[in-house]
Amino acid sequence: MNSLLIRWHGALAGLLLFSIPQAATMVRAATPPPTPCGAVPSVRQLQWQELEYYGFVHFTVNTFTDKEWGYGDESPALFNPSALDPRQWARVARDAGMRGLILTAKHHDGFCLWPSKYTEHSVKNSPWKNGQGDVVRELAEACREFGLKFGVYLSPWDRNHPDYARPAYLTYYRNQLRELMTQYGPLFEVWFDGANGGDGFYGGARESRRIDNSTYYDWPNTHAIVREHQPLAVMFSDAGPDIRWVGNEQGVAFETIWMPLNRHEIYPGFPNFAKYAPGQPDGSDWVPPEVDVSIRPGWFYHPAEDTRVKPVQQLLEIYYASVGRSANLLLNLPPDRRGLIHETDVERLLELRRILDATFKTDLARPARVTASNTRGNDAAYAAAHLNDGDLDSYWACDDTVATATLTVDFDAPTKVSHVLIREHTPLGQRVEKWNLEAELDGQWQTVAAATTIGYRRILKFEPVTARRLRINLLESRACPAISTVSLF
Ligand code: FUL
Repeated sequence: MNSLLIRWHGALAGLLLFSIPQAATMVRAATPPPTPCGAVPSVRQLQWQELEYYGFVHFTVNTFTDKEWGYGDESPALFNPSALDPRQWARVARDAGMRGLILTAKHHDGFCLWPSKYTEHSVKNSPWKNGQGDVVRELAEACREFGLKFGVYLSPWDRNHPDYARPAYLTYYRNQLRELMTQYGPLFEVWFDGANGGDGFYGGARESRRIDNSTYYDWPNTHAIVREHQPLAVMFSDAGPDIRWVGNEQGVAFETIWMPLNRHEIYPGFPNFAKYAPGQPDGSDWVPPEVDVSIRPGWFYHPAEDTRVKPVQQLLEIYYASVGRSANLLLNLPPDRRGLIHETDVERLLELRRILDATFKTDLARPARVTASNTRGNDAAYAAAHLNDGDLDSYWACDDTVATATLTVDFDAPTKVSHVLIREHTPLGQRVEKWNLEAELDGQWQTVAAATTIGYRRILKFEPVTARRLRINLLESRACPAISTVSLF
């Protein structure tokens, strides 16, 4: 923990460190905790994992030209929202239950939503607020006001800049990154896109320029800028370093998904990324997945898509296939030409929230009795009671020699259940490979749900059953299981 981190996030970082579960357990337990299995998360990743669901805001000249990728020759005069209100975006996100927003400060067309001192291609030459505006600042402030975290997307590919593909552009890119890292307060995430399409305006050259994705951006030294100024921000790209792309833009993570990844083997825009997207059980580093998907077909607003906003049922499926599979969900909400999130999108988001709240409001396992077939060293520090104590940092674990175990939930009366949520204690790595849930129905144990990996969080939805007892069977594990939560809804 360095002094910069303390300067930016002193109190929060202190709390996080204090709550690192391993450390706390080691003090109170006579039995040593299980040895971590493979790669384990950093403090910034542990903090990020808990966010679960946050929003993406794609907004730039494309909003006004009806394009998805601007060529880079768009006049800044095009950027002229009639009623831009980032407070509305933040209010909608908060009401939707999102924990933060990430803004395209610069997309591939190169237009900057903040008045960067390194280019004229920005809001400062637009009619919006007579060139005096700064969308990044307005959203950063709105996020603070509405209790949201804030993050930025800075496209590495820049189809406007004359030096793109030459060494000079890298200096420009890093100067811009420094502006964003130092002028807008604490950031929770920095998004590095992998797209590098070739042709563009490039200061009037109007040609195709190729770069070598593996070397051109010199990522380690670019990442160092983020680490220096925003030590608690996670960085996203295909290859991390902190969180990875899930490999599609449909909103679906994998049934079997591993948090670890051999990140040193790949880079943003890696051609054979599909092989890496599900993660690797023996991967060298903990690099959990983020699912990015838009509420509309496109990432930017297009009037023709007003009738194609995803129905709430589809959003719900996306939630189960992302948050329910140990990924975080980054759902895009593109502001329209007024500079507002469209009414239809708002309605869908709030409807989704209502359904999620109704489903997950009451954890039925909280008041129940939970017992385990084995408890590590018969030590209360690892008792099954930690599974339903509402504390994410405490956990149940079994002896090193045990790779299969049963966790039984006893209710006082028959209870109707249709969802299970289970979390591994990820500071000890990802361990479980196969498990199921059974309910005791008419005196017989019957399987109601089954899955492979768990990771940080796994949610399974099943046909409702009414039972007095349910049990989770941990069937295969890479090392003795260590589980922090069992919830039933
Ligand atoms: C992609 C970009 O090319 C899209 O325009 C969008 O920003 C999406 C989130 O990432 O790679």
